Amino acid sequence: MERTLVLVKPDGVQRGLVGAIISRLEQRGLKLVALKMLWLDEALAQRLYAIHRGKPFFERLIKYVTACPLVAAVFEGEGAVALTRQAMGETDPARASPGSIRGDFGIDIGRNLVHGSDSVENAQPEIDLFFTPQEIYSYPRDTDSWIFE
Ligand code: IDP
Ligand code: MG
Repeated sequence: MERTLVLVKPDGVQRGLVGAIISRLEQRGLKLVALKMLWLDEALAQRLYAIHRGKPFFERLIKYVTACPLVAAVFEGEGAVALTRQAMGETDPARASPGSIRGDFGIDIGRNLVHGSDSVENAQPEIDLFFTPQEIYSYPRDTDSWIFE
């Protein structure tokens, strides 16, 4: 089953939006299989965002995501990666659709509240940065037959 990494970034924690953001994905029908709060250190932040090294916003991005604890989650479900990206909205909240997390809660691209893996290939390595296999739960969910025909 497809899994994706979701981070409620430090602005989401500071603004008291952890519940609202996680809730959007739960309500959609994705299954929560792992959850923790942690304070990213610079090394982990740099690994997560290695692809952006050298870009003009890189140093600010690292400072942003290490500024205070964040909340990390793994969601599971058919198409979990794309569904989560859709629920997040565009990277720049100013351009994100209303109804999306960034479109409803954000304004500035440097404070866009949430991270979600951008592809199925990238999801598992990103999950591995944050969770051990023991921290991710496989469990039957009784509502599944009311979410999937
Ligand atoms: P994504 O989070 O939607 O996948 P990416 O392009 O992968 O977006 O960028 C990673 C993160 O880097 C963004 O979520 C945002 O926090 C930050 N970022 C991207 N572009 C900019 C920018 O132009 N200015 C400031 N921060 C940026
Ligand atoms: Mg990205």
